Amino acid sequence: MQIRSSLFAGAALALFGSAVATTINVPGDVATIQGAISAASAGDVVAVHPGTYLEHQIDFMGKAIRVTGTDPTNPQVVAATVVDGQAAGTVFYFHRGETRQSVLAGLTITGGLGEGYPNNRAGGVTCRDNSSPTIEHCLIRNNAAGGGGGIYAKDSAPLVTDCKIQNNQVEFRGGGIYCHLAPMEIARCTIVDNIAAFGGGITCNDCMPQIHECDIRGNYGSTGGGGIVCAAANPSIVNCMIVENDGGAAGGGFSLAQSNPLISNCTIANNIVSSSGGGAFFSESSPTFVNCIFWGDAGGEFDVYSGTPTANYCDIQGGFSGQGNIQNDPRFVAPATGDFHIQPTSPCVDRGTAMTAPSIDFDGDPRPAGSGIDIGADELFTAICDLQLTLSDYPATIPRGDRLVFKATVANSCDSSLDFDSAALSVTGPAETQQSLYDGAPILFAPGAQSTYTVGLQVPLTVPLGGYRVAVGIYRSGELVDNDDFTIQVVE
Ligand SMILES: [Ca+2]
Ligand SMILES: [Ca+2]
Repeated sequence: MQIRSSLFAGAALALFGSAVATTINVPGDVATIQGAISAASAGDVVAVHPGTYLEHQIDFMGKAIRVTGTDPTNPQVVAATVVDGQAAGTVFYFHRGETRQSVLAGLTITGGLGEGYPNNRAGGVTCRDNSSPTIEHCLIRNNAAGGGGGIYAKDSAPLVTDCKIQNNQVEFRGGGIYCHLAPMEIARCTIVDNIAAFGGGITCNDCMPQIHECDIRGNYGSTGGGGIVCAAANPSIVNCMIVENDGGAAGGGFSLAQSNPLISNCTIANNIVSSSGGGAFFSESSPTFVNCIFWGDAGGEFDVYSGTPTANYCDIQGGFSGQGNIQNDPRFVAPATGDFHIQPTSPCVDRGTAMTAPSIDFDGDPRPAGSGIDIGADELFTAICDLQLTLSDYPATIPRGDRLVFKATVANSCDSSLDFDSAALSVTGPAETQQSLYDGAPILFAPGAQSTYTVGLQVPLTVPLGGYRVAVGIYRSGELVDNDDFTIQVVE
């Protein structure tokens, strides 16, 4: 089947508006990140190219700008784009009332050294005085401070998403993150191998942060709280894996003092302590656990010094009274090698309550899957098998007026016959267009079958130059089955 299309026809009529933010390249346009921020205006982008930048106390100056590596979702590029504080101070310092419109993305932040009490700066990123930026896709590692090795937030509500916070060390609280009077949000972060006296992973002090879909693992709190410490704090903690932390004297997973948080759909497993409460230690605390697994923690799961913890629909080793609780081996996939997802035979499958359950799980899978909510951070989810579309053999650049040709392969790697009945192409970039490639009788693929189609497109001489994304989707009764895309530069 040869599919032809007059791509880009009418594209000149579909031009985007012309309000374009300025991009300031570091070091191409300005040598330093701070220099580029000083030159930027609201809406601008400071694009930090791979390299090592020896800077500290970098100040956004209250600007709603984006300071970003060149490819934040590519871990290799993030690891190669390094801002090193060289132990001269905190690396990024937000203190001028920044909002979530001030974005720090895709950088490695390392070598910071924060001041201790009373000035309190993080090693990596400090947010103080009502400064609440967005920090995303950053690798924050090998920083040190008095409290808050990776991030310290006080009187501020930053959003921290998709970051890895690793190997930071503090003398006192919050090896990875210390939030103090800070209603911050921490989502989809990996917080691993950080060290503190209290709260190896995270310390929450006097605040109600939201912590969800985080992997809190291998942290060490020498005098308590390997994973998370709450001190007069009631965070919402949902869909987190809190595993393999070392709580020193007490509280491998959690150590709670004067705190009554709601903790839902978390897996607390294989944490260790030298005395008791490998799962959690409670002092004047009455938290509520719902849909949580406490399993394999040293020294017993709960150590209740004072307070009345509640647990419902939980799987707790050794048992704990409460509605819907069980005490059966949760059948993790491979706990010895750190995989605390549940197997299909797990007794936790479909045994939770919908009452506090979120609509996704630790992995971002839909929750519930199957007939009910699963206990723990993981919802057992098997993706439905369907046809796969893959685009290939496309060039990186194409001159205007040339014909773009590429291949589209549809494959059935499932055990049943599957079909699609339409295919469509879209182009986005300086100009945009949509085009039907096929719309007709269902094309059937037996198990193991695949077909490769050639797609040919004429690029008009009048199309604007620049980077375009070309996407193809295949559909069944109007529902997307699969899609794929590539980027291409249109040149003279
Ligand atoms: Ca389920
Ligand atoms: Ca899952």
